[in-house]
Amino acid sequence: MSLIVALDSPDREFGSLVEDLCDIVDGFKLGLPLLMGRGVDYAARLRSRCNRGLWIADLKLADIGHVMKLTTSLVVEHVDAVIAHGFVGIQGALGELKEFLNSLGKKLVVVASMSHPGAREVYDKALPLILNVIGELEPWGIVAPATRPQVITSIRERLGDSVTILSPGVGAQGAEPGAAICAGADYEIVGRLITSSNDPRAAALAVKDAQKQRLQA
Ligand code: U5P
Repeated sequence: MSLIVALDSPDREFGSLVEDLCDIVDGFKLGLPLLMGRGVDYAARLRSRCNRGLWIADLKLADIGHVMKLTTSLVVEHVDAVIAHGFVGIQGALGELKEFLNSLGKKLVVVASMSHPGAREVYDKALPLILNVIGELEPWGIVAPATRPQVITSIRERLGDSVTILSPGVGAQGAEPGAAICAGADYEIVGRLITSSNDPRAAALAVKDAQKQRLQA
């Protein structure tokens, strides 16, 4: 099992989808459009429909530590992990956020690189510096792109097995299910391929099947 479903749409009722997928996925990632559009209480309501797996708030934080902690505190009781950008650095930023999350027993996930084409313009060039930050900070998890599996492999080689790698970009952004797992990721994050399907449960099962087949190939 290595599938996390991204819930992003602010104008969609996800309750029954969460319930339908609860026993076959590893968790849910709540995007900013959903959290801002529906309010953080909606995260609690969704979670009450599936109180298992990993629940992640994808806040993509990139600010001073003080403000990242304030933002995080608004939603953290409803989730297990929070995502922040890596380029803000440790001192006065990610170091403070990690300490805050640790004190609450929650996980920090840091973006190492992104899945869209423009990530080549800046993110890939900054990757060695961001990996220095991640290597020193030792967050629980990182985000790396399923759309560029070679980036995942090089990150895994550099950071070893202790970090959890979560990979978005499967389906709507072009990566095949299973490609990121084969490259070294622990979880694939899948949004529209599943949430826009007429039968989200069948779509999620198909992703899991494709992951398994690819790993066995
Ligand atoms: N996400 C990416 N790429 C990244 C980091 C995060 O797509 O580099 C997130 C998006 O914010 C979205 C999900 O929530 O992963 C991908 O959704 P989809 O393209 O599978 O619909």
